[in-house]
Amino acid sequence: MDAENKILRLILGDQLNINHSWFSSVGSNVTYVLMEIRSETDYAKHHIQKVVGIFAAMQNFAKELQHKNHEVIYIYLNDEKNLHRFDDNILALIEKNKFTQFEYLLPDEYRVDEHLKAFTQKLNISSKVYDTEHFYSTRSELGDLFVGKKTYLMETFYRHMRKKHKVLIDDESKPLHGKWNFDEDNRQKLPKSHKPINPLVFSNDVAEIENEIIKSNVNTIGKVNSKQFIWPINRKQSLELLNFFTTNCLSLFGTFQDAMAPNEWSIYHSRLSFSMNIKLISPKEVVDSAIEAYHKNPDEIAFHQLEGFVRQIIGWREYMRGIYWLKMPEYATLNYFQLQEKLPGWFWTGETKMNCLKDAIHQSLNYAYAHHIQRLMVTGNFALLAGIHPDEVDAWYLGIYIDAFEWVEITNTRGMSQFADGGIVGTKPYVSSAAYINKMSSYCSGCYYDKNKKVGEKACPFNSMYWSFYNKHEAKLGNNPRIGMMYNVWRKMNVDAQNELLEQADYYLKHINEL
Ligand code: FAD
Ligand code: DLZ
Ligand code: SF4
Repeated sequence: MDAENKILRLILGDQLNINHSWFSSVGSNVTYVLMEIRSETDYAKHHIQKVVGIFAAMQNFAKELQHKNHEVIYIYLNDEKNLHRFDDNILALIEKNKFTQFEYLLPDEYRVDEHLKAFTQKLNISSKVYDTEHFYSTRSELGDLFVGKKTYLMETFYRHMRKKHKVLIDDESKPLHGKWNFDEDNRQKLPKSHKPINPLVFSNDVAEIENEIIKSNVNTIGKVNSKQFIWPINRKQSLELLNFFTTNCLSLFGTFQDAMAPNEWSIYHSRLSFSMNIKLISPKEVVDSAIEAYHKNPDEIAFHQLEGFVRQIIGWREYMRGIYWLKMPEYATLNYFQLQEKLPGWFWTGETKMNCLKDAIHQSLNYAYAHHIQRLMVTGNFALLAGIHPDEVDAWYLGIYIDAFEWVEITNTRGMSQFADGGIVGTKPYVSSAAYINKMSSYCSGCYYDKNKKVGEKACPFNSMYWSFYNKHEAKLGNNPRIGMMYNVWRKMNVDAQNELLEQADYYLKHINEL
């Protein structure tokens, strides 16, 4: 490399991949920069645990790089010279240190991608962008696979990924055990005899970071125990959590992946999304570890548990990213049902009489985490039935979860959960009455509302709102073959019963803040 060349390399808060080829050798002319900035703390109202967790992981990552003799500049939130934007801080560093080249890694978020593209176009020194070396697929791979197609089936993409990366397939590219998808063996409710497992949590002291965030008046939601911060904030802890999952949870992951239980916040889920999304560990490491655990212990870990888990990572996670890069920025404006309502205030406090929502929201405020089926079939289900504007729903999900980054949040929220994309991600809206929530949890038995009542005092709001939703959107959904059966039931109902349901739903929607 040219001795005169002085390179500045930017590392974003979700790009903490120590195995990246950037770090395989120490360049005397290379300086890395990480920055805690207001453009990132303020583009959403984040959970305090998310901001604390990202800053703690960034600080640890900077120390690790320094320990490996890399040159690092770390800009803290309250540094006097912090200009709180990527471009302004970089320009100031270039000016001060006379860098001759600027380099960065492909951002995962469209907003930051556009920002850095525009910035480097105007920059009067050369610049270069590198892959993050994290994902299995490239940004455009899904788009290329489905070119000319009208639909983007996850299952098609998943099979492509299995074959391409030789995951759980035989020498002839056929799926092991004869099938691609073993979902029918999964999705059971927890039995009465179920004994909750104690999830592995960490005890990180992040009080100083919390103080700095408070000092600078960053507006956050939720709570944190900053003397005992539970989330992994470095690679070592992330690997420990992975090991905990493969040892204690994988053997029942698939079976209970859709189960919900009051006071049990993660059941057999891995809680690895935060570590993966900020790239402390890679999806390949996670998938390989799960496969290794299965091979070591085939008597305990059945194949369908493993396949169910692998599908979430090389299927859903990569698929969502592919959809994001194919459809942004238009995706963020989609509102298929033209919904306009606001989220009720209790989404921010958990103070509702609906037990399922109370539990899912309290848990989200306490842990910055809810597992998939709580996000989809409790909070997401309610928001769609209540006709909430997808912008409102997105803002809530982007803020509240520690793993929330737009590429995976918006495709799940606006797409899978709210059907605001009109069916790009999902083939039908995920809505349900109390029957589904009761089938997958024990929430209903402790609820103020009656799961069996559709109308009248204490009738579960999900029941009437469910039918009202289908009625309202019949023009858009009536011909969908996947929900034809529900419309048959609705159309066969007598008019008085239909009207009672619609009136009940109307009443609840008008009094949504009191539910
Ligand atoms: P596990 O159940 O242990 O699953 C293992 C891994 O599979 C996860 O860590 C995740 O990386 C991946 N995965 C599973 N389901 C999905 C999915 N639908 N899309 C993408 N990856 C998946 N996930 C995020 O990472 N960030 C988000 O902001 C996010 N927002 C969501 C919003 C809604 C409305 C819904 C319905 C889902 C959302 N998800 C999001 C997907 C999923 O709920 C989380 O990935 C999962 O709950 C994280 O917990 P876990 O690590 O214990 O997952
Ligand atoms: C989410 C987040 C927050 C809260 N703060 C920072 C920060 O101060 N500095 C930083 O580099 N990254 C932060 N992030 C993560 C970024 O928002 C993320 O890197 C972009 O959205 C790209 O995915
Ligand atoms: Fe939720 Fe209705 Fe069951 Fe109450 S009765 S827990 S509101 S589904």
